[in-house]
Amino acid sequence: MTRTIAKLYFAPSTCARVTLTALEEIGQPFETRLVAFMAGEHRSEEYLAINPSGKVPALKTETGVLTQNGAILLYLAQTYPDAGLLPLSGDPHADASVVSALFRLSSDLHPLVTRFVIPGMILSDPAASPHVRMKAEEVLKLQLAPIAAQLATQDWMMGDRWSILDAYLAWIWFRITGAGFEPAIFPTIASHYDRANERPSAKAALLREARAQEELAARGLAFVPPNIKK
Ligand SMILES: N[C@@H](CCC(=O)N[C@@H](CS)C(=O)NCC(=O)O)C(=O)O
Repeated sequence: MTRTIAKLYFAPSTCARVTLTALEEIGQPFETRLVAFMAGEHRSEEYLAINPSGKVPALKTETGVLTQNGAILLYLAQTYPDAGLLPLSGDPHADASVVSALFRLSSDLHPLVTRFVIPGMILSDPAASPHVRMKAEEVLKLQLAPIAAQLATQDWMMGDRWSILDAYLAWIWFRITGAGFEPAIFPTIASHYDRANERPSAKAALLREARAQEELAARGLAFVPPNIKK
């Protein structure tokens, strides 16, 4: 049997895409386990034993389970340095700056994505959704503006070399523009998105997601996004 480096618990279109892309970038065999949200698998006893937060991604490694995209990506970057997932140098301040850029995506921007795309997860009253979305859009614009300015002078988030931060930003862009955020507001991020998706690891991750979507559809569990009006 082929030895795999890890097992990723994921669901298509979610932020687990970033970890999936990282694993593809490493280029060694890994396993995936689809977590079917529509069947409530993320709330099952079995899955909560893996990630008590009931969220994807979770990565089962030979030294134990890791959760939180930021932590998983840091682990993969340090364990497989040749993959160049993050520009870590060993200098504490420089490395903390890289982690800071990572947390900006996972801790500042991702919660805004949730508020913009699925406002009902924040306040269940449907009348509140437009307000939650409007506020999220306002802060998304504020937080994306400096990233857009950076991408006017460099191809990738960390400079002239791709890093996994680019896959993270691409996922954020995919989610918000898919839910009505106007791409023309930030043309440099829109073109960064196209560049990021050209990466073979991104294409391979999307292919795995497409297969997962087929599996969900065959089980009658395909996710139909709500038609959110502004
Ligand atoms: N802080 C976590 C957030 C993970 C997260 O929110 N995952 C979403 C998918 S993008 C999820 O599993 N949501 C299911 C739920 O909250 O019920 C991380 O960065 O890994």
